[in-house]
Amino acid sequence: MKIKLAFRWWLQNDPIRLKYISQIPGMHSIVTAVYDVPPGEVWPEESLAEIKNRCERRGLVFDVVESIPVHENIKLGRGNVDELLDVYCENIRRCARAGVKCVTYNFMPIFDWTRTQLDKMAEDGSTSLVMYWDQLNGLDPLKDDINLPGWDASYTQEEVRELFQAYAEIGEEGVWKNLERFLKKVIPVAEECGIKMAIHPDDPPYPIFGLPRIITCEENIDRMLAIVDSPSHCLCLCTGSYGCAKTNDVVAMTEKYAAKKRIAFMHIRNVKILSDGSFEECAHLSSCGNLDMYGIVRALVKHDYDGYVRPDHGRMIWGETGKPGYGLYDRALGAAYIMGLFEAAEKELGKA
Ligand SMILES: [Mn+2]
Repeated sequence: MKIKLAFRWWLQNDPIRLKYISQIPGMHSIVTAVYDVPPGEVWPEESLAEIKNRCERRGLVFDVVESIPVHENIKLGRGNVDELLDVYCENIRRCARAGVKCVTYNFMPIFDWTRTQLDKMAEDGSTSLVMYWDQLNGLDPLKDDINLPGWDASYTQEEVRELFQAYAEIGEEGVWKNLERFLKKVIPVAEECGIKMAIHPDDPPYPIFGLPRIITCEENIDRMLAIVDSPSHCLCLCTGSYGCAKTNDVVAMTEKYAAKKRIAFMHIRNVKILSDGSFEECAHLSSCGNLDMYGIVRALVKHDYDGYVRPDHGRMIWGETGKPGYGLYDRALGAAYIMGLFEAAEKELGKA
C-alpha cells in the first residue's frame, strides 16, 4: 500500500494514549503541532524534538503537522506581515529538521470551522458535530454576542467585531491578494526543505456571516494552484469539508487533483446533508452519509496517490468522552474501513 495512514493527536491535551493509536492496524504517522505557542511566534525546536521522540518510542512517525496557523494579520494583509511571514518560514524549516514532510494550514478568516452543536445525539445514542442553519440564521456578529462552539474564545467580542469589519472592507479579492503574498513567500521555502504545504478548505465551504471564504470549490482551487507552480503547493483534501456543499463533486475533485499530484493529505470522513443545507457529521461508511467513500479512495488508487490519509472527525461512541470529533473508537473504525477500501481498490485496479 502506497499511502501512509495517519491519526491526529493533541499531545498533552489528548486523553488518547499513543500506545492505543499505534494498535490501530496499519497506523504510520502522527499528525500534530506545537499547540502552546500563539500564531506568529517561533516554535521551540525542543518541542518538535520531544514530539518526534515520543512518537518514535511507540513505533510511530511524526511527519505531518496540522497546523501551522496563519496569523490574522497575514490573512488581512495588515501590520507586521513581513515579519510574520519570516516566522512562518522559520517554522517550516524547523519542522523539516524534525522530519516533517507535510504541513497543513488554512486561510479561513477568524474562525477555523463552524458548527452549532458538538454533541448532537443520534437515534443510536452516538453524538457528533452538526451545523444547523436554523441555529445560525438570525445571529448578527456585529450586534450579538456570538459564542459558537469551537470558536476562538481568546477574542473579546469587541475584537471579533473589529475583525469582521476588517474582512468586510477587504472582501474576497483582498483575501486572494493576501493568500498570493503568503504563497509566493512560503511555498519556495517549503520546496527547498522538502515539505509539501497542504491547504485545508474552508469548513463549511461557503460564506458564514458574510465572511469572505475562498478555498471552497474546484474553480477557486484552480485559481489558487495557478498562483505558484510547485510540487510543494498542494491540497489537504478534506472530503467532509468540501462535501457539505452539494455543488462539490468530491469524487471528481479527488480524481482531478490526484491526477495532477496536487494532493498531499487526505482527510477522509463522511457527512450527511439535510434538505435545508444544514449538515451532520456521521460515521465513515458511505451508506451513513452523502459521500461515495469507495469512489474517493478508488480515485486516489487509480492515480497512485502516495500521500497521507487520516480518518477525520468521528462520532463519540461506546461511552467515550474527550475532544468532540476526536475520540479514539470511531476514528479507529474509520481507519479500518478506509484501509479496507484501499485494499479493495488496489485489487480491483490491479495495483495490489
Ligand atoms: Mn478536515
